[in-house]
Amino acid sequence: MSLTLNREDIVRLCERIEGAQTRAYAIPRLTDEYPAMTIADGYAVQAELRRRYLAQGHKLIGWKAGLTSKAKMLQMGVSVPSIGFLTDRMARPENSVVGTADLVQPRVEAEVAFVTKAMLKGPKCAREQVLAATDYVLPAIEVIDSRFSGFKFDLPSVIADNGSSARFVGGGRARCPADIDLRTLGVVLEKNGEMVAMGASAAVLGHPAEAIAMLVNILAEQGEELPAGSFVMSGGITEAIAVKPGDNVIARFQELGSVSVRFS
Ligand code: OOG
Ligand code: MG
Repeated sequence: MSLTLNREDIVRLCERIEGAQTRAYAIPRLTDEYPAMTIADGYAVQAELRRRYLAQGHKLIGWKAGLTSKAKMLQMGVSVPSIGFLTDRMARPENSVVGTADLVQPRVEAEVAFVTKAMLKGPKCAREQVLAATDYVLPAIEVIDSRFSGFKFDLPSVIADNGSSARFVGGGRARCPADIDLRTLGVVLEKNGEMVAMGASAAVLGHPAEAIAMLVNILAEQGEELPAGSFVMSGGITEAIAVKPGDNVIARFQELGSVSVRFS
């Protein structure tokens, strides 16, 4: 797919996204102004955003796959998965308090995260290679935060907004992927002691490692590889649940334990 944006547009849109992300305000979808924007344009803006954050001293620690489950695709009205980058500034310790004052409209989702021990490179990366390169898997809660008003977006816009990436919390019990069946892990998401969503890991492209393979192949299209030691989230298993100050969220996973986060 080809670019329709020129370099000036890419920088302009990147600055708009960076402003919305760092000062926490909502903006209209980018496609309102650039209706011809493609997925490739979205990734060009995302790459510029990554370049700027890294230049400011943020560290790239991994990537995330998004929109990999039917529930998420239906919720967001899109039909193709996406990827985004993760930095050290987004990471929060297990059971920490995440402030909402610097977020626009936070939502939580339960995900299986992978930590790699060998480099992965596309194209044609497949699930088996991902599993062989995986050091361990662990449960995670991703706090997404779309900067688009009312979470109304299309794929080029959300990719430019780095897949709504905002915060994430890993926790629970790290497991070797060979010791568990990654397709059948059940997960329950609780908010303030009540179950608000549930699902099974097969919701993520049939197998979460499939989402990592897809991510590696999308990286290859951008001339990038996934280095050993990367932290990679495979995508929300359930739909995302809105949170507000005072909320207490726990994701309970079969085999992987639970991970929790609070909001202020
Ligand atoms: C896009 C982010 C999607 C996931 O796990 O599906 C995502 C969004 O829904 O705002 O992180
Ligand atoms: Mg996610």
